[in-house]
Amino acid sequence: MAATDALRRLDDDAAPDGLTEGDLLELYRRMVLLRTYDERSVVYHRQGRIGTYAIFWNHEAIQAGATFALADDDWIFPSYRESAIGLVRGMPAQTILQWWRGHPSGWWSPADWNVASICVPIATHLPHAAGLAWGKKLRGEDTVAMAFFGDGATSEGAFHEGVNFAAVMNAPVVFVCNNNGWAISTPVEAQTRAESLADKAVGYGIPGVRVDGLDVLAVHAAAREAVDRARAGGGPTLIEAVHYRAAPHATADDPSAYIDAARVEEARARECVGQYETFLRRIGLLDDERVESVRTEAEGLLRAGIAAAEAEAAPDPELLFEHAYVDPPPNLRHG
Ligand SMILES: Cc1ncc(C[n+]2csc(CCOP(=O)(O)OP(=O)(O)O)c2C)c(N)n1
Ligand SMILES: [Mg+2]
Repeated sequence: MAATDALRRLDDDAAPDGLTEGDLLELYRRMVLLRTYDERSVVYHRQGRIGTYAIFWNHEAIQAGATFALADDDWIFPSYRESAIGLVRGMPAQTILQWWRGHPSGWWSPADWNVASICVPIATHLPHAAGLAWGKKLRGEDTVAMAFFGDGATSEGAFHEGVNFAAVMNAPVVFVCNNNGWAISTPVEAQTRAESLADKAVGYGIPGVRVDGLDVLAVHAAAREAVDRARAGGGPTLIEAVHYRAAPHATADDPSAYIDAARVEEARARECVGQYETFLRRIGLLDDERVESVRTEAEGLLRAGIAAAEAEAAPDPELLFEHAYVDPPPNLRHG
C-alpha cells in the first residue's frame, strides 16, 4: 500500500486556500508541540517518570492537520495514539503526563476542553462520537465530532457500529483513520481484503478520502472539506491518512522482530515536521530564529509540565475503589 496514490499538497509551493500566514505558522507550532511532547515522553519513560507510553512520533501531521479544521466548540475523540491531542486546545502538558503516570489528575473533564477521554479499547469511541454528534444535532447545535483511530480499528465491530450509525443518522462526524500500516505486530494486509481503508466508506454510503498522512496540508484540506460538509448537514466522512509506523507501537514493543526496516527508514526520511518546516522555509515564512523560538517554547512547556506533575501529591489508593462499586463486595472491604 503506497502513500503515493494518496492526496499530497506540500509539493505545491502555492499558499493553500483558506489559510493565512498566521494559520500556517500556528499549524507548525502545534506540530512542534506534539513532537516535543512525544520525544520528551519517551525520555521520561526511560527515566521511570511515566509508565508505558504509546509513541506517536510522525503522526503529528494527522493530529495537528485534522484538528486545525475544527472550531473550538467541536469535539475530539482520541485513542491512546492521540493522547496529547488536547495540547492543541491548550490543555496543560501536566494533565496528559499525569494520565501516563496513572495519576487521577490526568483524567480531565471532557466538557472542559471538548476532548473526550482517551479510549484504549480499540474503536469503542467511534459510537461515542456518533452519539455526541447526533445528540448535538437533535438539540439544534452545529457541533462537529472528530474521532481518531487506527487501521486495526477498522476490523472492530465498534467501527462498523459507529460509522454506520453516524451515516444513517446523518450525524456530523469526521472519522480520521490513522493508517500506519500496523496494529502492534499485525500488518494492515492481515486486517482486510479491501484495497484501501477509505473504500470502506462506500459500504456506509459516505465519502471516503485517502491522504498522505505525512503531509499536514493534505490532511488539513481533507479535514476541512469533511468538517464543512458535516456542519452544513452533509453527514460523516471517512478520511484515511496513510503512512508507515516509524517508531515502536509503544515503549513496551520491539518492532525489529516484525517491521520492514527499509520502509521505516523511508518514513523517517519523510518525517512530517521536517517536511512542513522545509515547505515553510521555501515560501519564506520560517527562518532559523523562528524555528528556535518555537522549539524552545515547546521544550519549556514540557519541562514545566513534568515538574508540575511530579510536584503533585501521590493519589490516595482508596480512589481505586471509590468509584467502582456502590456496595463493595466482601473481598474488597477491609476493616
Ligand atoms: C478491543 C481491544 N482489543 C485489543 C486491544 C489491544 N490492542 C492495543 S493497541 C492494538 C492495535 C491497534 O492498532 P491500530 O488500530 O492500527 O492503532 P495504532 O496502535 O496503530 O495506532 C491492540 C490490538 C485493545 N486495546 N482493545
Ligand atoms: Mg495502526
